[in-house]
Order: sequence, then structure tokens, then C-alpha cells
Amino acid sequence: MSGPATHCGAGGDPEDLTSGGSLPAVWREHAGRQPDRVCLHDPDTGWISRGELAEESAAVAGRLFAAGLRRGDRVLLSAPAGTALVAAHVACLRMGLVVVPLNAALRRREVAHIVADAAPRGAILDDADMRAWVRRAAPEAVVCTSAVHLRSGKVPSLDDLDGNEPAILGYTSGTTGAPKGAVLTHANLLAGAEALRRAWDWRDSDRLVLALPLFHMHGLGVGLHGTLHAGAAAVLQPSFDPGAVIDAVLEHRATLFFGVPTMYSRLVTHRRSGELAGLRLAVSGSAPLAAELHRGLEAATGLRVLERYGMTETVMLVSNPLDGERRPGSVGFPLPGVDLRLMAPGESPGSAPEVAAGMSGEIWVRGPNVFAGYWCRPGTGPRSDGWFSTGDIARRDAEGYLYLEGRTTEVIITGGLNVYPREVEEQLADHPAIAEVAIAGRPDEQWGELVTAYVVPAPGRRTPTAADLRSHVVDRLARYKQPRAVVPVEAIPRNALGKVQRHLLGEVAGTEAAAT
Ligand code: MCA
Repeated sequence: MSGPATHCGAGGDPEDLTSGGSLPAVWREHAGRQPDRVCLHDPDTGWISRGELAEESAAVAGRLFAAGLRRGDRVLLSAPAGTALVAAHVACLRMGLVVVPLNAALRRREVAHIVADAAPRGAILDDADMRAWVRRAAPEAVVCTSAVHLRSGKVPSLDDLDGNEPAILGYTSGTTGAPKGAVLTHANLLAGAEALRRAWDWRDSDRLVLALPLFHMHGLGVGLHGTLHAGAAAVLQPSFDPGAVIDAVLEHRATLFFGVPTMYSRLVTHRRSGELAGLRLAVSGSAPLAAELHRGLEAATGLRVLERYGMTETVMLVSNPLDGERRPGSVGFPLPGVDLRLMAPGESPGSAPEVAAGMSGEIWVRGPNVFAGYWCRPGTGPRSDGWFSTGDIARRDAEGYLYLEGRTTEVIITGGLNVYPREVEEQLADHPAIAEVAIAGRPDEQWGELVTAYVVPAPGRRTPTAADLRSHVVDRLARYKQPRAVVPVEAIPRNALGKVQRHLLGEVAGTEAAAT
């Protein structure tokens, strides 16, 4: 390579990433051109075509409209991946409703927070508990298991969206422990999908095995939107099972697979992992892929996994090249349209030049994919000039490859899901056997990091086990946020201001009391 590369993927003018108008406008064009071409496979109902998805989503839009939902209204969506969920999602986007995807693992307290914040007027929720919680928290909202249970009605105006209209409210936690909603516009979603189409040469002949949940940016904004935008097809799986993924790759002659590192660590040890060799591209994201796992996958399958980096707030930002070297441990180069700068602590674009090559800096980004801001939190999110500080730290090597090195926030990433220590600590603080508790991630081969509780036991009490702590928070925290290990400590290390020094927790730890 001659000199540092700046962008990943095949050319194109970054400015025209949103020239299609909106995802629904592009989908409509695909359906109009080749209505019979298949686009989604559901394990229960089989393939549906572009035309069928267009018809089905229009019918759902008619039902939602008849139920009183109007442009700009927020609608909670949560169900296992399948064509019914996709039709509901597509219907909402087509008629200008704002989708609020909900992780099915969330518990009552977590759901109540989102309902209070987003003030939804509708909810399509597969889980009965979730429906009951939402009904209690938002008695006026239209709540149903599936849109087919709503009365049918006249189809409202579809696909005539302005790029600046909100499309998705994606809840993501912050250092405060209270999740906030990232407002992604139609232009953001389109720019995100178009950048990936160009970078990964996503073609209408591609078939993706999609075993990621459709309530996070990875499965939804990358997997589903990318597929429909490219006019390609996806084989949906309601949960991740390595054998089922391999079967689907063979049966449907799939060309693409996207996963989090925990999925790849399970695939690599599967006795039939070699049968993934037919894929043209396997992509990893949401958490760092260990260089060793990258090499192990190549040995087992012949695939050089392509690692990329993104966030709920920005769709995708950086990717290893499709053609050219994919470096283990690196996330590659900025995607088309993404302006990226590495800034020294306390500096920001405009206030100082970038850090020198080889030096670490905080990642700042700008581009048509970067979200509009956090819902109802003026003054937060991107600056008025569009720059957004990601909270991630990285360095570039001499050839421009980007390496993630850490975070300015304290988020733990377990199995590709973000957990914020403060939120877990707040829920454990009233446990009777706990005097003090601090939460941190511990390295783990399968999960990446394990949510670990460092506990100072209350006087006269034994250190609680991980099972004790889990049962204490069973109704308050999704299972993936619950501590998997407990380490007794004599004191929680704090700085002069009383702030927990999480990086020192490992050093003050005594004997481990319990782990799962
Ligand atoms: C499940 N469990 C977990 C997790 N998932 N614990 C910690 N971390 C997790 N991620 C719990 C289960 O509740 C269960 O607990 C126990 O672990 C074993 O469950 P198991 O059946 O083995 O797990 P699974 O159902 O197979 O799920 C593992 C998974 C899943 C497939 C890796 O976590 C997953 O789909 N992760 C991907 C999430 C994702 O889409 N992230 C993208 C975020 P118990 O035994 O107590 O019941 S978007 C993003 O990050 C950005 C934008 C980006 O760049 O992509």
C-alpha cells in the first residue's frame, strides 16, 4: 500500500450516500423492479418475496393507522426474528412511525424507564410480561402481540419520508446508568446501509444467515437494513445455534454471515466448522475479536473474518477492507462518508490537530450516518458542527489501520451486549449482605468479559454468591447484566473524589467466592 489509506471500500461520493431518500423509498424501488425475487426466509413460514413484504407491510401500516398511530409516534417492537417482526418494522418505517426496538431480556424496571422516556403510543411485543408492564406504564398506548390482531384499515401514505425525520429511537446506556434514546433519522439509516453496500460490495445475489437479534443495531441496522437495501436476501434465525447456522449456510447457499465474537468462539469449536468455507464474507463486530480467535477461524474454515466497528448512535463507522489485508486486532478504515479523528484528551476537532500516527486518541466522528441526538436531552449527542465523541480510544498504524484500545466510559461488553457498571451497582446496593459493591468486567474466553461483582460483605455476613446476587436483581436487571462471578474484597479502591477505580479492582481482590 502506498501511504496511509483513509477510507475503506469502493469509492463513490460520500455526499451521495443519502441520495436514495430513505430506506423505504429504496425498498419500494426494489419491489417495483423485481417483485417476485425472494428477500426473507423465516424458519416457520419459508421464503417471502420483495412484493409480498411490500404488501404485508402495507397491510400492517393500515392496521396501525386504523388503531390511531400517526407519523412521529413511537412504537415499541420486540419479538424473535421472523417475517412478522420484519413486516411490523418495515410498516412503521414506511408510514413514519418511530421504532423503539426492545431487547426481549429486559425486566420490568428497565422497560418502565424506556416507556417513561419514549412515551410510546404503540407496542408490538411478543412477551406477555412485557405487554403487561407496558400497559401499566402507558395505559393509553395500543399494545398487541402482533399487528394481525389489530383491525385492518385504509393504508396511509407510505414511503414519502424526509431524511431528517426520526426513524429509530435506540436505547443505549450511559455512565449515569439510565439508558437514553439515540434518535436515528431516515437519512442516518440510509447512509449506514449504503456505506456497507459499497464497502462490502453487497449484491442482490447475496444471502445472509442472520442469527442476531433484531433489536440491536448489529442485527437490525447492519443485517436487516443492509440486506433489504442491497436487494439481497436474509435467512432469519430466531436464536443462535452453531449447527443451525451451518445447516442454513449449506441449505440456502449463503454467502454472508455476521456475528459477535461469542458466536464465532462457538462456531470455531463446532465439529462441522469447516462447512462454513463456502461463505464469501464473515463479519465480526459489537465486541473485540481476539486475534487468536481470528487465526483459529482461518485455520478451521479458511475464512479471514472481517472485523468492523460501530455504535447504536452511528450505525457502522470503520471496517477492514473487503479486498486487501484484514488485520487481526484491527477494525480497519473509516467507511465511506465517515470523517474520523483521533484527539488527545480534552481536545476536539477544531481545537487541535489529531494525535500523531501511532499515538492513542479518543475517536471523534462526523458523517451522514451520525445520529441527530439523544431523545429529550438537549445539549447532549453530536455538537452543532456534527462531530460526536464516541468515548472509544484508538490508535492508527503507519498504514492507517485503526486499533481500538479502550474506552473512556466504563462499559463492560459481554457476548456483544453493553453493560454499564453503575446500573448494576445501583440495583445491588440494597442487598442485606453487601456493605459496598463495585462492578467491573473480567476477561473471559467465551463472553469476552464477565460481569463481576467485587463485594465488601456487611459486618457479620458471609460474601453472597453469584446466585444470591442474581436472585436479588431477577426482576430488575436483564439476565445478561446480572453478575456471573463474585470476588470478596476488604475495600473498594476509590480516588480522592470517591470515584471507584475499577482498573484497580483486580489488584485488591481476595479469593473468589463464587462463579458460574
Ligand atoms: C445470554 N446470556 C448472556 C448473554 N446472552 N450473558 C451474558 N452476556 C450475554 N450476551 C445468558 C443467558 O441469559 C443465560 O443465562 C446464559 O447466558 C446462557 O445462555 P446461552 O443460551 O448460552 O446464550 P445464548 O442465548 O446462546 O446467547 C448468546 C449470544 C447472545 C447468542 C451470544 O448473547 C447474542 O445474541 N448476542 C449478540 C447481541 C447483539 O446483537 N449485540 C449487538 C449490539 P442463565 O443461564 O442465567 O439463564 S449492537 C452493537 O454492539 C454495535 C452497534 C455494533 O457495533 O454491533
